[in-house]
Amino acid sequence: MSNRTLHHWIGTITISILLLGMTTANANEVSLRTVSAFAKGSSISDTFEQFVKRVNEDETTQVELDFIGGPEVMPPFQLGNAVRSGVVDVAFVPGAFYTNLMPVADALKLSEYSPWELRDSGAWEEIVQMWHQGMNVHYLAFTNYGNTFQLYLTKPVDNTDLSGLKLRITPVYRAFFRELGATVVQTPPGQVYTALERGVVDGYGWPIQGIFDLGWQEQTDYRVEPGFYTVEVGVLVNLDTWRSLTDQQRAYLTKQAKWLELLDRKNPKINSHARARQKEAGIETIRLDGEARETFVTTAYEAGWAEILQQAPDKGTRLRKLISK
Ligand code: 173
Repeated sequence: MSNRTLHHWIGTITISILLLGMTTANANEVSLRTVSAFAKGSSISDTFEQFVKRVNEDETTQVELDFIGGPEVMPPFQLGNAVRSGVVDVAFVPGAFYTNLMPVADALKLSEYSPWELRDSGAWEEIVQMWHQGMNVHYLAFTNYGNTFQLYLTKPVDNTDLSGLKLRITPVYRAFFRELGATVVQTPPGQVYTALERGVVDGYGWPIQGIFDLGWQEQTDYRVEPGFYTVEVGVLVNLDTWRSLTDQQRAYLTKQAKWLELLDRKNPKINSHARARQKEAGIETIRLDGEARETFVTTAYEAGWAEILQQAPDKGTRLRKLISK
C-alpha cells in the first residue's frame, strides 16, 4: 500500500471511530468528543489542557470532555470542518485554520481588546452570533490572548524588506509577509521542522511561545522584534451539540471558559521567559526601531485588515468596529 493510501485509510478509520464516539455515561451526563489542532503537552494548548482537566476532575458537574487527541488524530486544517459538521463536539483551533469555511475567523488575531474586555463591553454576544451563523459552532472561549506572533529567520534582515525570502506561513501571516515582499508557502505546524531542515524556507511565522516544542530552535537563527497581533485559539463547540446541552451544562462550561481565558493574564511574563530561553538557545534578536518598527507594525495591521475586508467585506467591517480601539 502506498503511503498516501495508508494515510487515507488511517484518516477514514479515525473519523469512523470519532463518529461512533458520542457516549452518554448516564442519562444526565454528557461526554463531548474533543480534538486539538496542537500536540498534547505543547505550549499553545497548555491552558486548554488545564481547562479539560479541571472540567473532568469536577465531580459536581455533568459534562465530560473526552480528549481524543491532537494532529495525530486529525489534520489541523480539517478540524474546523469536523466541528462544524459535528464529527467532533469540541475543537481547540485558531481561526486561521478554518478561513476556507469562515474567512472572517482569522480577524480575531487583530483584536485590540482582551476576551474579558470583549465580554464586558457586549461585543462578545455579537461575535458569538457571527460564529453561530458562519460556522455552526458556539465560540466558547478565546485563548492565547497576549501571546504574540513573531517572524523567525535563518538569514538576517536589516529592515522591513523581506524580498528574496521564502517564508512558511498560515493565513495569520500571509498578507503581512507578502506585503513586505516575501514569497510564502503554507504548511501545518507539523511540517515546519522539515521545511527548515531541507532549506525549503528561510524562516517562518509562529507565536513567541512554543518553538521548543518541536525542536525548531535547532533550525532558527534570528527572531525579528517586535512581535505583532495577538495569538487567538478558540474553543469551539458544535452548535447542535451546544443546543442539546442543558442550561446548567451550558452555564457551567461558560463559567469555566471565562476561567480559562483569564489564565492568559500571565502571558506577558510567559513571553519574557520565552524570549530569554530563545536567547540562551543562541537565537539572535533583530530589533527593528524607529521608522522601521513603525512600518512593521502598521503594515501588519493594514495588510491583515485589507485581506479580511477583501474576503468578508460586511462581516469584516462589523468585526473591525467591535475589536479595534
Ligand atoms: O503558525 C501557525 O501555525 C498559526 O497560525 C498558529 C495560530 C495560533 C497558534 C499557533 C500557531
